[in-house]
Amino acid sequence: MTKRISLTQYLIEQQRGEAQIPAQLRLLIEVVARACKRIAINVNKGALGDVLGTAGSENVQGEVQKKLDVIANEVLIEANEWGGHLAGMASEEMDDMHAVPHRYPQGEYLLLFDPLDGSSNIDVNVSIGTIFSVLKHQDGAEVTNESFLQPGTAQVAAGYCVYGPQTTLVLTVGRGVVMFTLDREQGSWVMTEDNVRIPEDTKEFAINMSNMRHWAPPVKRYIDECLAGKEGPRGKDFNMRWIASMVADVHRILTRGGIFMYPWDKREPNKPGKLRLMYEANPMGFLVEQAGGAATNGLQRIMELQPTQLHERVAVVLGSKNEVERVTAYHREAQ
Ligand code: P6P
Repeated sequence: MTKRISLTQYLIEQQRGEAQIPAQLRLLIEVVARACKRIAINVNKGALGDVLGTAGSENVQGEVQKKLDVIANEVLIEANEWGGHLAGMASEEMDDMHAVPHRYPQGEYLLLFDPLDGSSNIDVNVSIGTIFSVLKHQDGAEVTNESFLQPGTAQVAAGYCVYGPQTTLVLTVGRGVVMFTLDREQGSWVMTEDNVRIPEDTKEFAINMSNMRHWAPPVKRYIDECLAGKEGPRGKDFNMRWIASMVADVHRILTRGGIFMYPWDKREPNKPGKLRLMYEANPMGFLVEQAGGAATNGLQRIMELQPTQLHERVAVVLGSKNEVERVTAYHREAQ
């Protein structure tokens, strides 16, 4: 039974323990967690608040912004500007990075986030979430977009908050993965999982099957084998899930195993994939690896990719280690 400690107690223990997380990083995580509580309040208003529908604008990806995308982004910016823990922030919803205003002290960290992932699910009341990634900033250097272009292995913390039947914060500071559930009566985050582990094998895959005709052969081969079930080469039946909200699909995988795939496809051959490296694939890759899983782009470990642009996309294959290794092997055989 997991000991029901608060997020604050966990972070204080991480300051004292082997992780020795610095005070500024502890403050950063507490500020992000508090911002996620405010986002949850807005998300949970639904049709009762003026939070549904579109904001009448587009983001850097050319995607129509939902009102909650903009609200969540503003909550994270306002919460993190003044604390002295950050040098700058980057968001899916902003073309360029946002430097901490000169009126506030500059900190040691860079925060990247997808403020509300899964926006297409907002109006239909399906789980959505906030994803965040933390990098170190080079002391004293000017903060530019280039400051953020560090590989996923440079992350010092990562996490997400899933706004679903429960509001759950999932976090790693590089010493495993822990989960906190929001106790709405106290308004505090209470630890509910202290050692998240992904089973190395699974019978559940997550992919948008409507794109099947556009996939590369290794992906088609892998999914065809899953669909062949007991009578096929895998010798077992598989189940499929696709929530179209990465946070919800990854949360299921961290909870019971599985493989999640958003591969390259020929609809937009010049794009390596749909998902974004810096604030979706890298933080989720960090969490999955810390929980004993794996995360590749089909060929390489996602966290070892050297970013060249703040909003660059990447193909994603992540989850149960043995399944990810199988898909990656199929890609290597096809080279
Ligand atoms: P599709 C949400 O828009 C997102 O970025 C991820 O959260 C999700 O996994 C994926 O896109 C869903 O994409 O093409 O199935 O709608």
